[in-house]
Amino acid sequence: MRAKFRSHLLALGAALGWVVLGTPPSMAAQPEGGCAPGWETWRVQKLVNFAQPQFEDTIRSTDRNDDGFLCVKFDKREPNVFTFVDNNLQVEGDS
Ligand SMILES: [Ca+2]
Repeated sequence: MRAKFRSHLLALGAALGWVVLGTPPSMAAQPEGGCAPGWETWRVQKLVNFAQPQFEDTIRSTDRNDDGFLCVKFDKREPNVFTFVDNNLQVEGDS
């Protein structure tokens, strides 16, 4: 009984940590630019958490429009290998 209660507390702590990491108050709510077809829009913080620590500075400096988002593309054969660029594609409707 006591062990079960403790695991619920741990789960709650993890959930609160996720919320804090997922929505920093200084970040824009929406990306300012789009990504090319085949690329995914990721929050900078999400990519920093996902990548190895030595890539953090490079990832943060790639966010040139400072909106907190990047475009990410994963290698089809190596799921841990990815490329990232700033989300600077202008979205202007169909053309
Ligand atoms: Ca950006």
